[in-house]
This record gives sequence, C-alpha cells and structure tokens, in this order.
Amino acid sequence: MSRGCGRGPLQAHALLAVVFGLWLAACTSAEPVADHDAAAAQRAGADTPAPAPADASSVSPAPTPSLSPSSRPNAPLPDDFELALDVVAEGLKQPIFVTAAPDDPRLFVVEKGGRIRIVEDGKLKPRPFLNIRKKVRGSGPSSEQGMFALAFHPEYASNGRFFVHYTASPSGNTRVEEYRVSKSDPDRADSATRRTILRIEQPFRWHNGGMLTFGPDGMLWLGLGDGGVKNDPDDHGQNPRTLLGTILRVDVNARADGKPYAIPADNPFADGEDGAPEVWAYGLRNPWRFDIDPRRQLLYIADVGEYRYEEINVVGLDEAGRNFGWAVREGSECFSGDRAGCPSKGLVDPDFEYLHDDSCAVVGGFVYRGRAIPELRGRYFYTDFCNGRIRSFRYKANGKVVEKRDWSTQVGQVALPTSFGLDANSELYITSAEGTVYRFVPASG
Ligand SMILES: [Ca+2]
Repeated sequence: MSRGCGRGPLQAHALLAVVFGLWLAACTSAEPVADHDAAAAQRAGADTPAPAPADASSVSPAPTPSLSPSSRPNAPLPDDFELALDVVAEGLKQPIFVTAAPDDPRLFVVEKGGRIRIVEDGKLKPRPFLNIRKKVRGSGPSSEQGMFALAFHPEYASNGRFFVHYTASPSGNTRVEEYRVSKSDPDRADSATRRTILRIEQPFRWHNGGMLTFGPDGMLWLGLGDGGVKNDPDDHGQNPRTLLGTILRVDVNARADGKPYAIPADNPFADGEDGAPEVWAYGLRNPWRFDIDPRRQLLYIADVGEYRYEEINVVGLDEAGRNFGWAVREGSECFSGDRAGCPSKGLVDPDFEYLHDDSCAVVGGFVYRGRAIPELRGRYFYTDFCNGRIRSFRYKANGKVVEKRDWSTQVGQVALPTSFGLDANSELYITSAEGTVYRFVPASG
C-alpha cells in the first residue's frame, strides 16, 4: 500500500517493538533502552519459535464452495469472494479512530494530536468538529500518548453528548471528558460544555489503553493499560483496586458519591470492598482496543503483549470480574519477568494468541455486523501495528476460534494501522497513521 512497518526489515521492527514494549512507537521510536531490558528482550526474541500454530490463518484450507453462502449465517466463504479496501479519506494527521453517532451518516475521525474531523458524503471537512490539541499530550509520531477514542452517547441525536479519551498535557495523565455538540452547528462541538468524567494518574508514558465506547447496556466502557514502563513494575495488572490494567464500566447518566458518574450495581466490585467500583475486568497490560458485539453479548479484548505474545480474550457480558493474568502470565505462558513462580488459579488465559515474529502489537477490531458484505458477518477482525495484515476469525459458542484468515493476500498490508472502526450501519473501517481511512468493501462491488 505504501511504506510502513510491513515493508521494512521485519525482524528488526519486531525486535524494536519487543525492546520498547510499545505499540505506536514500535516502528519509529528513538527512546533509550536500558541494557538489562535489551538483553532480556534479545533472549526472549531468540526463544521465539517460528510462526505459532495458533496463527496458521494464512494456510487455512480453501473453504467449501456453496450455492448460496451469503444467505446463511456462518456459511463458508465462496471461493471467488474477494475483499478490498476503499479509500474514504486521506490527508488526515495520524488518524487513530473512526466512529459514528447512531443513525448519523457522517464519519468522525479522531486524530492522535487532539482533533476530531468529519467525513460526510465522501468529503473530509476542513474544519474540525473538536480541536483540543492544546490539552492533549503526545502529538509526535513516536509517542504512545495522544487522543485515543471518541464515544457518542446512545441518545446523541437528542442530547448531543459525546466523550473523549486522551492523555493530558503536560502531565500525561488520563482524561475522559464529556462535550456536547453546538446548539447551532451540527458539525461543531461546543468546547465550553466540557465536563471531566475521569482523571487517572499515569506513572509512565506508555500503556495508556485507549478504547472508549458505550455498551448495549447503555454504560460507558473504557480500557486502561498498566501504565508502563515494562513488566508492570508496580503490579497494577493484578491489583483491582487501581484503575490501571483494566476495563472500566461506569454510568454517565447518573452521578453519585461526589463523582460525575454512578457505579452500575452489577459491577463486580461495586461495593469497593475487593476492588475499585469502576473496574469490570483486570489483569490486562494494554487493552488498546476492544469490541462489544451486541448480537452475542460478547466482549473481545485485544491486549497488547510485552515480549512474546499478543492476545485476544473473549468474555461474556455476564462474566464480570475476570482477571486476565497480566503480569503473572503473558498469553498462556508464565511471564518471564521478575516474578517467582506462576500461579494460574483464577487467571483467564486468552482465547487466541500469536507470537511476535513480524508483529509487535495487536490492534483489535470488531465483529462484522454490517449489511454490505454478508460473507463477513460474525467474523472478528484484527491486525497488528507492525505487519498491517488484516486477519479475522470466528468465535464459536463453544469457545473455539475457527475460520482463521489472513486477508493480506487480497488487500495488501495496511501501513501503520492504528484502529478499526464502525459507522452507523456497522460497516467496517480501518485507519492508518499515515493519514488514510479505508472502508472494507467487496472487491467486485
Ligand atoms: Ca492475559
């Protein structure tokens, strides 16, 4: 497609990513690294075997032909099905997320530096919907900080409320804020309506998480990383009393206990006794992206790994309080950090994982529920920041991951893919940090 991690010396990139334990910075970072960590990373790299059995998507057997495959759910792909990526918008500055408000035909693209842009009728509007660049830390391409996501309130059409998730300048601390659209201009947010929902101290510049979305339950969900720097030195992942290394769930339609939100009564630590009341799940390293599939009430958490594994965890919305193991475990192995032993009791291993080879950081996507490409329905899409290979699998009710596919033979490798996104019709998009937003389409229209 164009230059990017996937076109360079892959092993060097992968090693860089391993050394820095970063994702956005993996390809371009010039951060210094301590000798100790470099040595550890090299050992980990040397131990890395050839492609993981779990990631055999590129050698999947050809699907069985069918007369009317698209008419049935979970039908195998027809032999001649081809996927393509259409350019929807170009010339953006480090686009990092794309979404839409319910029943709204416009696309809203988050730029990492702190702007939200609108694409309408195939045209990128020059004036941003929101510009908070002065409040956001981390506009540089090698920074893991920035503005990460935008979530429209389910009743946005009537209340104009939306939420953003970013790292603040100059502290680098996490902010979740609410804004409202201008009363007079639907293409403009009213920055005077700003209301802070969450402020969370970040110990380091890395692993800030990033996702923010409303679930089918009407609650606001967000993902937070362990805070960095590497190996989770303060054990945030295993401590549900901190908000780091978690998926959080709050009710922004109510306020309680002096907070600008309320705690859903069915949160696992709602009483605050054994964990922070906001926490829904923990034991995560850097859940950059997650998806809540409303059809099956499943949460797909793509957790960026440290030395060896990238992982995807699928969990029912009725399974609150899960501990996904970081930093006791990385993927389904003991983590090779400074921890004695490796208890596995009570820790949930991933449903899907892949080893670092030409990859460095999983970018979780969405389960396709759109109408334009019936062949893709029910497939979960993801990619990796360093190889840009679009991949998918299907998660079966029995917990098995099947129909693994690598679409890069058809669509190429996306340069520096930052995120997937959905429009109001649940059609699928992907953003490249190089400035482009693509839409998934059938190749033959
Ligand atoms: Ca895990």
